Amino acid sequence: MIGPGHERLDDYGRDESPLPEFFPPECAVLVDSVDQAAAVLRICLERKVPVTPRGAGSGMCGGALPIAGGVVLSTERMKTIKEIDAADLVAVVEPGVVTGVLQTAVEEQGLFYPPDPASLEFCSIGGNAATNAGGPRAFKYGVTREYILGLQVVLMGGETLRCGRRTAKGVTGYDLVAGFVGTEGTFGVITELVVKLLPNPPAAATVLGIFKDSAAAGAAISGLLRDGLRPRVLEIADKHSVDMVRPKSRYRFPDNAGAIVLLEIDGDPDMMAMQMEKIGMRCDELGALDVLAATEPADRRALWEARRLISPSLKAAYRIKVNEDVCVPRGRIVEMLARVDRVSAETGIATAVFGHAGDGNLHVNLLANDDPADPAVRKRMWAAAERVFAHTIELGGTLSGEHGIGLTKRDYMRMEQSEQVLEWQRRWKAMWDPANLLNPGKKIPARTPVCSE
Ligand code: 2HG
Ligand code: ZN
Repeated sequence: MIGPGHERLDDYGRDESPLPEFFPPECAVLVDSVDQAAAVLRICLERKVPVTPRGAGSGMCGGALPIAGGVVLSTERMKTIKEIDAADLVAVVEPGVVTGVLQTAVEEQGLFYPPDPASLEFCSIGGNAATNAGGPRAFKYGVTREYILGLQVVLMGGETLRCGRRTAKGVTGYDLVAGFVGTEGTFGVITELVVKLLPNPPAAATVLGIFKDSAAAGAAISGLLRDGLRPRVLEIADKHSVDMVRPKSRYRFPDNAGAIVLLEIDGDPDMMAMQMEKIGMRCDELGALDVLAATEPADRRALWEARRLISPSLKAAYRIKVNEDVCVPRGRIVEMLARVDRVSAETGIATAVFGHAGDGNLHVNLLANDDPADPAVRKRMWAAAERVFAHTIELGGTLSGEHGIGLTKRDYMRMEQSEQVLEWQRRWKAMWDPANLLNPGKKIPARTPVCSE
């Protein structure tokens, strides 16, 4: 346990969200087992102490911040890969297993765990399930929810529940597993996961299209989608994003890169050359200034390293990085990119846009080097974010494609969802946690108080 006065306690009051303040808990309990997690949740219910579950702390929306004080229950020590079963195509893991570690372990056995959040080298599988994390490969393979077959969850009060299955299919009863995934630690604490695996694709190749600007890159993405091409990854990065990684990246981006489209294909090695040629030709027709292909693992790794460096590089360069991960219908990507430019021009706030454009999931980053604690600056930044949300919703999109709602987006939920929909979610939460002690104040806004005359 990390208690009051401990030098590490403050670490549990922060995550990767763009909030200047931190929320130190009264203590952090780093559990080693389901029994310990159950004991914490039992004692906390008895004493009416709020509990905030936490994985690796890599969340970007404040979902793991203990805003009500109390106890942080961290699963970071539960790091065991209990089983990798190549016949059943499943792995059984504890929640603290780092996602990249799981990927490497299954790949060593010729298997594949597709979800690949950009933070895969430090985020953990429990947090991925809690937020229903995505990543570039979600374009072909889907998000975390599609890979969680079974869960062990501890509820507030200490009751332990096993739900789900380890079979490929199953429709027995209501789908509690799908219900728990994405609830950002507000329903229960995940203590074990049964994850679905696939056979590892025999080959993969990466293609980089250089475009004059993000409008051209966005139009190319729409064109590729209309053609019915299904690469496993279809990413965009605008000029600002590319310029940020240029100096650090092993990959040397061409000077004329005003925006890039990054594609990856996988499958049969014999088909690879043909598919790459087809994609290259289409990129040319769709206005690419240049198309480069990387087939050697080292070159592909360098490209990926550059892509994964975008978010940390922006964070290092700007004191304020309000990063949204709005998602628009695929047909509206070009329009959304234009609207983000408009928000930047109207507010004078610099933006960088990159991310999983094939899914319509754009990481719109609002950037500034002002004092993050200045209330006026904060107001200005979040007013710009609100404009981005308004455009997203107008285009039929949603506030968050993969990062979650947590704390930072909670109060914007009403822009997208009706009071009726919010109320059903509150009832659902109350069923699992009637005392409202588990990660209180996250995910859904509180009821609007009714004014009395
Ligand atoms: C990514 O795809 C992450 O790199 C981070 O989801 C996004 O910093 C961001 O905006
Ligand atoms: Zn992302």
